[in-house]
Amino acid sequence: MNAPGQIRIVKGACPHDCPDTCALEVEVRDDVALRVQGAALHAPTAGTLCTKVARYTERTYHAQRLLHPLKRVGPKGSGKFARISWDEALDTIAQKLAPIAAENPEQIVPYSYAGTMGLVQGEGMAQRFFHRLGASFLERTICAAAGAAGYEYTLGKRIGIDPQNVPDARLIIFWGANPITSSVHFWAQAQQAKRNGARLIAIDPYRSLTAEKCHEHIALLPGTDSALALGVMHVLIRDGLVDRAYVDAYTVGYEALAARAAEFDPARVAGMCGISSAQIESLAHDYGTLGPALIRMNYGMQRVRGGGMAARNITCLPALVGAFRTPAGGVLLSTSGNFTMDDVALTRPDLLGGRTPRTINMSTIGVDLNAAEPPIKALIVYNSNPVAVAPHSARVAEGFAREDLFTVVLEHFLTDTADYADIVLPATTQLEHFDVVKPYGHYYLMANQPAIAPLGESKPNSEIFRLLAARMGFSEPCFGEDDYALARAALGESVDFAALCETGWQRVGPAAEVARFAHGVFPTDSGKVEFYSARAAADGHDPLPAYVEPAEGTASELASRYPLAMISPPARNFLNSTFVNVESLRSVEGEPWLDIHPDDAIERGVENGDMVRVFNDRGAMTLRARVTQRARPKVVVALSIWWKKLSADGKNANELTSQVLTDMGRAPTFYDCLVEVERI
Ligand SMILES: Nc1nc2c(c(=O)[nH]1)N[C@H]1C(S)=C(S)[C@@H](COP(=O)(O)OP(=O)(O)OC[C@H]3O[C@@H](n4cnc5c(=O)[nH]c(N)nc54)[C@H](O)[C@@H]3O)O[C@H]1N2
Ligand SMILES: Nc1nc2c(c(=O)[nH]1)N[C@H]1C(S)=C(S)[C@@H](COP(=O)(O)OP(=O)(O)OC[C@H]3O[C@@H](n4cnc5c(=O)[nH]c(N)nc54)[C@H](O)[C@@H]3O)O[C@H]1N2
Ligand SMILES: [Mo]
Repeated sequence: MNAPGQIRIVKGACPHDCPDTCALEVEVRDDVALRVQGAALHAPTAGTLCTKVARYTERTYHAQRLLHPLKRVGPKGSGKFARISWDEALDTIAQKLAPIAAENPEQIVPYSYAGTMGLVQGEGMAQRFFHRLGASFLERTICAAAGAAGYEYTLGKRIGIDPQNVPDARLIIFWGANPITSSVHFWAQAQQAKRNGARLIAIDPYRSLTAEKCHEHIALLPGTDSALALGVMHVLIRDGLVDRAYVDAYTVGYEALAARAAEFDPARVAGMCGISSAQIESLAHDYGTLGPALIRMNYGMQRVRGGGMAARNITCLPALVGAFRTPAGGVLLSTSGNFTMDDVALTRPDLLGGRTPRTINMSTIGVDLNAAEPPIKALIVYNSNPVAVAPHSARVAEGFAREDLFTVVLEHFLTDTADYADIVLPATTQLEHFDVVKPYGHYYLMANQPAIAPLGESKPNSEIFRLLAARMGFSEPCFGEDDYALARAALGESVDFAALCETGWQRVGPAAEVARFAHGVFPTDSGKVEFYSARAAADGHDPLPAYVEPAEGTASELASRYPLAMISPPARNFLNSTFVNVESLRSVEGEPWLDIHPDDAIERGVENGDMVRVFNDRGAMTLRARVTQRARPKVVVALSIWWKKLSADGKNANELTSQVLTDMGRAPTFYDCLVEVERI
């Protein structure tokens, strides 16, 4: 602490689920955080922040911030609570959990995701607690599991190129990626490449903020990317644009791949994707002739039934043209494969004592809360807002409303989910606790120092689980470890912890100038790029790239009743459902919109600004139509993820999305969703 009135700068790290993981500088005076800025010396951050995190203090000091434990005093979902003490809250939870655990601890389920990406406030102490309890495992599939699975069959661990090399690329393909919204620091690098003469192409059903800034936009139908990638392979092979030397040395299965790709001529693929053959030909020619060629794929293309295969097929492309030969060429989905953490030391699975609890998939919580056997009797939610973000929301809410379910929610705010809690526990924000963050969009491990004392009676997640462990009578020494010990356990010996804390970041992996896979050595079973994947075959998939149709495609039978494909990608000023309650950001987004193409609007008598009802067999929601060419014909777009209670009818896009899972990774299919639209 400094002398009164003096300003000091505390080094932080952005905790949010975003590839950029910025280094923060928090200006603090008299234990008040005045503002948060991006660190100039951290290469990926380069002194700037996104619009959201630049308002981090507004969120932290928000008038509705949860500052005390609460117990429910109204019906579930009503959001009526009374203040209680920490002692009462912890005693109540322990008294409720103990008999359920005695009967069968699998009836207790944790529900968490990446509200914070921090290793300490994420799964450290929490999982120790659930392991000791013997609670059900949670399969954390809601975001990236399909794309990860498909990518890993082809290339092994996700070791995407270092974004610092992007300015040297001559072609950048944004494939299901919208970095102006979801990774603005990557976009800054791409802008530099553009100034250096690079060609930019977006593959996206929607003319996103990014797509409109590219030289070319290929607006395919959602869920058809696996076919498009095969079409590109077809043309590359047909026209002799393949780097045979690279393929021969560093890949397996080329002949089989070529035979498969031969089936996907541009005319056929054009029909599947709802685009023209000429677009496929020119995409393939650009890709085969402009180098270094970088595919910046993101998770937008894998939230459909064939999402795993889409990622698998796209990741076959760089090897075909030898793009891995240069540091700026290749592919970036995630850089997470660079970081090896000691999960065992952090989460202590030994506390299970030999038990192997069942696994609940977070993406089907709407089914499981209503139908799992043995039933889910207690749910402990942290770092997530499932009532807003999980698919088929009516089923999720129905599950959360069960009178015989005991729900605890650790939160900053009374979210749609917290409204259903029996007990709400106030958690600290990144300004108020210590953490280390493992990024997935660059090569620097990050550390976050607490800048201010916890507001009100809020406590870090780690401390809450420590207290719960003590109340449950768990006496193992690991429940006494502090946050620094948790971080050290996760990082192991690989990192100079003191230096990391001092600087705020520490680079991992080779120097940026190195072309990682110029000479193969891929982290796959064969050490090569696996066009043919024995592992995929063993898991029951086609061993070769294939086309997996969407579950709800515009050519399916269901389309006769619900002819429009709805996608609901992130709005720029929200971070999933986080920040939706920050007024200055919500006011930029305005209200929940449905973007609809003029042809589809005219067919339905919908005019710009009309209120419309969007519906399918799962539900309905009301929003305001924006008639715009940003949406391609047959696709409507509802930028997300709104808080249900901050929208006109208390619903959001997940009222319509389904719990069908992807082909690989058991992930959700948010962008595989047929609807109809009518004017109100
Ligand atoms: N501002 C902001 N930034 C975020 C987030 C946020 O909510 N707001 N969320 C964060 C998180 S958790 C994630 S996972 C990432 C998500 O960010 P991205 O991985 O970039 O994914 P999305 O924004 O879901 O989708 C990117 C683009 O894919 C398009 N798309 C939808 N369906 C398809 C399809 O079938 N094929 C193709 N080719 N494109 C399709 C969408 O229209 C969208 O423009 O962003 C992170 N960053
Ligand atoms: N329709 C549709 N649905 C989607 C998506 C989509 O594009 N369209 N995207 C999907 C994707 S990619 C993702 S990743 C998921 C995201 O889903 P979630 O991981 O649930 O993300 P958020 O909605 O941001 O909710 C995170 C919550 O954690 C809380 N939180 C943050 N930090 C802390 C902390 O330190 N302690 C505690 N206790 N709480 C904290 C925040 O206040 C916030 O309410 O949503 C998915 N749902
Ligand atoms: Mo995500």
